[in-house]
Amino acid sequence: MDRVQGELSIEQLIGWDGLLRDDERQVRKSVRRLVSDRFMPRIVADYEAGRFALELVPELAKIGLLGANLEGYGCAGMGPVAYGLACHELETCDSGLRSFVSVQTSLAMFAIYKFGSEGQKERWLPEMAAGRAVGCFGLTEPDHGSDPAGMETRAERDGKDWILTGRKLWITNAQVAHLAIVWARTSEGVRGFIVERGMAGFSAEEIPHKLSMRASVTGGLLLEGVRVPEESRLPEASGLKAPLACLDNARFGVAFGVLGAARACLEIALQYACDRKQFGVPIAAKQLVQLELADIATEVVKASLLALHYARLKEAGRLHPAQTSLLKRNNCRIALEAARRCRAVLGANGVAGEFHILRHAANLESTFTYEGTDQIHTLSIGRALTGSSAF
Ligand code: TGC
Ligand code: FAD
Repeated sequence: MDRVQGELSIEQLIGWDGLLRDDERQVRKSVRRLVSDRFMPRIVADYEAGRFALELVPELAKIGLLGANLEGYGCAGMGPVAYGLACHELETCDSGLRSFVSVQTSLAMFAIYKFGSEGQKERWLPEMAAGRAVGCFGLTEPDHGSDPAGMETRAERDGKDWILTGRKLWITNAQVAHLAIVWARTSEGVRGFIVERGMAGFSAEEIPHKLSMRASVTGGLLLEGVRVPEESRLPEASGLKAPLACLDNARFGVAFGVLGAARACLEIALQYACDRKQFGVPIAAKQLVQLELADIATEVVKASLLALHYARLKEAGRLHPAQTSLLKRNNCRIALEAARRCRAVLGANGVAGEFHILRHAANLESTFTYEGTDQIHTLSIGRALTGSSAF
């Protein structure tokens, strides 16, 4: 196979390298190695089988990816740039792999870290950082996705306990989680609970026939009068702003992650264009193919610079939630568009599993929707600009 002959790689075009600190480069290097050695060789088979590589979770833990951006309790304490780069590298393989880390780290562990008691943190965070306990985050319900304020799951006081009743749907890791962070309505407003696998009345259900994120576990949570002790309520979580703060954290990782998928698609399309000959020459020598590659690369570079810029703002504690909305919306759009256009560069091979691109595109459809849909983030930006809420 001919190798790409150009003078610049996609990574050089993005130009992150010269802007990173050594610790950030080191994280990128170790995640890249783990992904290429352990996850890439099996992803096509896992995706086809609808399976997540659960047995490799300890290896994610070993390089500090679970709870990566949290301090103490066995967590690695990475800064936002290093965490973003880790998400980016994971998603060069598959969005489902990054999703696993996002949900464990930015949703489940972050909820305990930010809103939990000291006892809850000591009980769960070291176990979750080591990959011995898997968490999930139950906010979405069958009838309440974009508008979680309408949630119907209820928690009612019964002596010192709470009784939880309701249903959550489209929950990443639901069927494999040891604990679920469940958001429920109480007479005093929304509260968060740590619900453990094995509690009577608590079960997980499969979502059949999923055509995106096939190498990620997604399911429902059924709460049929589950008795949860007061010690399992997150004491510092009061109102919807608690789960929304967790989402803010996770959306940032998604925005870096999806660019990893886009970069992978672009690298595959570029290599393919150099190898594939039609009309006697490589298709890479055709102006229309170069136009595609140049357009896609330009958008990916712009999105990458935005990600790094906002990550530095986050590091300084100055990233506004509307900026996170802008970043998530922009980068998910760019990545999905990049994957679709790269797919076409491969012609029929673009739909073949071994070329990966259609898998990325199918996954990126989910990223467009989850963690706040494209439209919801449009309205968040609109509200921040105008002061008018148009939800
Ligand atoms: P509102 O009721 O007005 O506000 C409630 C309180 O929350 C505060 N707030 C935020 N705080 C931190 N970060 C944010 N991003 C926040 N957004 C709002 C707000 O200031 C208010 O505080 P207070 O003190 O005044 O009470 O709600 P809102 O109008 O702000 O929000 C409406 C809307 C539509 C933006 C929100 O409901 C929303 O974001 N909806 C989308 C739901 C969503 O994103 N669900 C995601 C579920 S988890 C998931 O998808 C995981 S996929 C994971 C994977 O596999 O990677
Ligand atoms: P809806 O809210 O019903 O929206 C349907 C359409 O209407 C969308 O296009 C939306 O943008 C549009 N719309 C809604 N309101 C407005 C409005 N005001 N103005 C204009 N348009 C509007 N949730 C969790 O809690 N935890 C998880 O771990 C999790 N993992 C997920 C994993 C996957 C693979 C997927 C696909 C979803 C996951 N979700 C999770 C759920 C996800 O967050 C929701 O799907 C998302 O918030 C959208 O909700 P919905 O699907 O109910 O769509």
